[in-house]
Amino acid sequence: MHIHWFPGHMAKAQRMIREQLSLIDVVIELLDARIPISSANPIIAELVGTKPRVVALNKSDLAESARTTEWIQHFRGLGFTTVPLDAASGKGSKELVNKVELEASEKIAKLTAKGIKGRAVRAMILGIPNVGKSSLINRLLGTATAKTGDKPGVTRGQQWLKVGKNLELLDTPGVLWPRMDDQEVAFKLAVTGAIKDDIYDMEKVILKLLEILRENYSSRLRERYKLSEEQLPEDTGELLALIGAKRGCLKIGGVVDYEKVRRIILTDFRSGKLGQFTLDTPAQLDAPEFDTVPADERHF
Ligand SMILES: Nc1nc2c(ncn2[C@@H]2O[C@H](COP(=O)(O)OP(=O)(O)O)[C@@H](O)[C@H]2O)c(=O)[nH]1
Ligand SMILES: [Mg+2]
Repeated sequence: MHIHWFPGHMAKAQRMIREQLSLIDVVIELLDARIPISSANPIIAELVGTKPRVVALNKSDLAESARTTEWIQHFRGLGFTTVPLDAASGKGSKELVNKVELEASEKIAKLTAKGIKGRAVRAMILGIPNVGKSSLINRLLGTATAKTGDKPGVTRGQQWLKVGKNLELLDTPGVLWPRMDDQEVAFKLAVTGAIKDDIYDMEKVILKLLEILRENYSSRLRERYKLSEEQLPEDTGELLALIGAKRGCLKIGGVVDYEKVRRIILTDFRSGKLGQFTLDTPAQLDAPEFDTVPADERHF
């Protein structure tokens, strides 16, 4: 599901999330492991406040594993419990549950000391569209013993899912809006599929992607599109045409079907057929452009 974010939507999402947060012990923040900066909500730190937060780097199967390790170290250095995750296959979800329970152990101990025994840890998932929130819930649901039924304070229609013995998860995730103020971020959101395909200029996105591929991943590009012999053209438009011709994406008269070849490249990129990619790196955070985010809105 994709949402066009208008100020009204953001205000409503924020209000709902704040309301739900009052019920929970631990936040599970889902980030896209390929773009941990660009997939972060700009006011997450303010929204979550002092509530314990576990960062899950999802789609780690599509990200460069060495980079994911770097990111995990980075977040851990900032004091966040951080785990790699592949919500589609479920890899890492057990560790995530363990970490969430651990994060709440202090609070549970306090409750126990007050005589409230056996209270489950309450958690909710937050993340931008398409980051894998529903996939994670479905994965955890596979191990859920039962829906725990309506409980006071939960928005109508919402339920707690009991995951294992000690965890209750809100069945509706908090949908956060992405950062939208930066062209570089917008490109990364578009190319990874976080923004709906019809609201950005696909032609520009593909040309930029081809530039990155040619500069930094030329052997993968050659291998995937059987370009071993050819010189890779400097001009990305020409490169696109070359791939189209190689792929046989031609219209009547032998003209390259650009629409089709763009779609192929985008699908290959998103599905991992061009290999694993991480487009955000911790080193980027030192770059001056990130000073445009006010310090109190940063969570890195
Ligand atoms: N490869 C891969 N795909 C994933 C992963 N998690 C989710 N997806 C895919 O990403 C897309 C969006 O996932 P979804 O759970 O609907 O995202 P939501 O909008 O945050 O609820 C779907 O096509 C999922 O199959 C993952 O860890 N790895
Ligand atoms: Mg969803």
